[in-house]
Amino acid sequence: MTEIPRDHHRYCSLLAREKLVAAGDLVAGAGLIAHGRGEAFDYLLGERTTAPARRAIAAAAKLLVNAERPVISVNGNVVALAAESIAELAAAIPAQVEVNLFHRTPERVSGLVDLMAADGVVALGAKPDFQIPGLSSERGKCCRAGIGTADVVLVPLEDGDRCQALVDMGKTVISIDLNPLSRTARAAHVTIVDELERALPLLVGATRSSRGEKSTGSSGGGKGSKFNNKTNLEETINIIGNHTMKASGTP
Ligand code: PTJ
Repeated sequence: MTEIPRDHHRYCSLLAREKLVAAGDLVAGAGLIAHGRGEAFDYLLGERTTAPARRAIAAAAKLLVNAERPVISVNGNVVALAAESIAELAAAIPAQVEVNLFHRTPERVSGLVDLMAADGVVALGAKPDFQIPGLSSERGKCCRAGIGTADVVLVPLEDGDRCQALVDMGKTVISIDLNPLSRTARAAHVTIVDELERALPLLVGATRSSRGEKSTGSSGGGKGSKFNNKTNLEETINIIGNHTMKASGTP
């Protein structure tokens, strides 16, 4: 991994790129492109966690701790960037972790399961025995004990088709996606529009706080909740507009 000087003003951003590259084939080629898209939206958001993102994090935490069978779905980008935070979140909820890939190969799944094991997580995914309805064979493979029978699924950096397919299965879906216009962002019940590595520690903290409130019932983004994903995304898009105007010097 190329050493990035700590005082570089884009240290975090450059380090993230290095982590993705260092993961080699465990990150899909398309994953590097997806990361670049995320970086562009992060720029437009001002590279900070916005107020709507914080509300989404609070709603997501409540849903996760009140779930009966919560599952965190991880892909190549997520493991390469944030395996340790995923392990902390899985312990805090507690939740199962499943490696579930868009560009699935047995080698990538087992390599990513091994990386999660290095952080103490026994991740599902290596022996898929369930098919998500409506998705072509490889993309729809998952584990019955994980995503197959989950009631709440956290899908960071997810493809739009798969997010919609999980919603269509009746699951409550939480996404983390820097693009507030993506199909994933719009299909999920709760979308955290924030950078993965920034959002996860906040979600871990919110999850720990929400555990004490578990018995008071869910007020996340599911049925009957006060959280409104559409309104939250609209507010985020306005933040991008305002930030861009300000940066361009437009009065
Ligand atoms: O490892 P695989 O085979 O499962 O493939 C993973 C990718 C990411 C390639 C796959 O899921 C994919 O194609 O995803 P999309 O459809 O490109 O969607 C990824 C979304 O994540 C995009 O909307 C990006 O803006 C967003 N994104 C990228 N990097 C980050 C991010 N959001 C938050 N934090 C990031 N670091």
